[in-house]
Amino acid sequence: MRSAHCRRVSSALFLDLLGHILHFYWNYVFLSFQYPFGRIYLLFNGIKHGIHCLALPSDRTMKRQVLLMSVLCLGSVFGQVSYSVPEEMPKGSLVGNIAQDLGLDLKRLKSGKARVYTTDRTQFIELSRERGVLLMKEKIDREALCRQTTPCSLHFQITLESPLEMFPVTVEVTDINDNAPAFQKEERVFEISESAAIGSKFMLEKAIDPDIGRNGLQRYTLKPSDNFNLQAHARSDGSKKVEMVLQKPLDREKQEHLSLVLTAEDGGEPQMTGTMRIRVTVLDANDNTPVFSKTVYKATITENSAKGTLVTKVTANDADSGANAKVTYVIGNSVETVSDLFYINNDGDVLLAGAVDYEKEKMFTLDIEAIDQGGLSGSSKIIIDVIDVNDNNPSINVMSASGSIPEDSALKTVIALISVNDPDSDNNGKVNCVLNDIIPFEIKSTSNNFYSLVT
Ligand SMILES: [Ca+2]
Ligand SMILES: [Ca+2]
Ligand SMILES: [Ca+2]
Ligand SMILES: [Ca+2]
Repeated sequence: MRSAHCRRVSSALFLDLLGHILHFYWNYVFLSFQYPFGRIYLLFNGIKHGIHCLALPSDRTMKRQVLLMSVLCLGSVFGQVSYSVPEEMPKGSLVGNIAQDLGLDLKRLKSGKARVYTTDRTQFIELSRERGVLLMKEKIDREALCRQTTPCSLHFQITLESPLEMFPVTVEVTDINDNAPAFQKEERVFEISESAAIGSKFMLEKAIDPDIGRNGLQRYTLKPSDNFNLQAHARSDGSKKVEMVLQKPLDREKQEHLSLVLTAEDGGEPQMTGTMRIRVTVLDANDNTPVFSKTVYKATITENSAKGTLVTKVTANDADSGANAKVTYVIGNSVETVSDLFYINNDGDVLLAGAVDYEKEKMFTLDIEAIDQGGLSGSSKIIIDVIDVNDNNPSINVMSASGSIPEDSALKTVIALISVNDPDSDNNGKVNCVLNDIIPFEIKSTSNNFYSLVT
């Protein structure tokens, strides 16, 4: 007798546990009861929070109630009523004409004290017994209720008393496009070298749109698309990884700052978008050589000028920035006489460093170079003409002369040949030879710088 009792308790516990499991995972309701002619099990789906705690009642009345309830519940499975309402419907909006859909008249609703039975913490739907309709009791935010779960449904029962009746009702809450895709930050700043390779990738932030389906995030765009395009990769969680890929080289010298707009779009009607600003600062690379303002500079220097005299000034520009554009100048001539005579400072001033003598050198050609801190160089040259100064006396050189001449010498007899020389140029080097008036001789120019003394 005792052992039989134990079996009965353990099977009851087992069934109760099974009922819980079925209900918890699959929303099934499992009913069983012991009747004099045997045990009856009832299992059906459709009631989220129905009767699932099973007991094996000893009381005869309760047994009957369970049987009745079970049969009714089973019966109502086939007449389950479903409604569909969009989220965010205002309080008091009509959900459905439940009396009509269940085939009940209003008197029955009143006499049976019809009510909505739910175990949910918030009751979103209420029953108007007077009108026989279901109404919105609270506004529903689908995103708060179900997040990404679909379909998003409310399950409850309409219960009536005397006799006891239960009707499962499902209300599916459909999504509306009430959320725009949003980025967490308004702006993202990148610093990218202008030497970055084509295909370099830069991870962007993803946007979030809590809506589902077409109302959720659909795609991204990036504008302008001159230098970058977008690549999206699906992630394991269903979201998309977004990357900005360099497709055309950056050039700091052309554009140092880029401003782009990343837009996330959903597919709702009307469409909603969210934007994020992408700022790119292009970092310099040393990709420009210094360039002189002229390919050839012309200058003059007066001979005998003091050391330190400014001969000319040159400039070379480098389109880069910072150290990549900082230029120093050098004289590149390997001939010492030139590199010793002139020097160039960091400002591009070419200064005299030694003595310039027109009579020795009338012109100099300087090869100059401008070098940036990255080692790139550009070149040019300076042609310096030396200006003469009258710093030489003419010199007289008697080439040949007769020591004496006969007194009756014929006219035009050459007595002496004289060469006259002045190393200066132009007028400074022009020599005019004259004799004292009182001598009976004449000086005649024979050819350039040569004179003859005649009777
Ligand atoms: Ca929504
Ligand atoms: Ca949306
Ligand atoms: Ca440079
Ligand atoms: Ca550069």
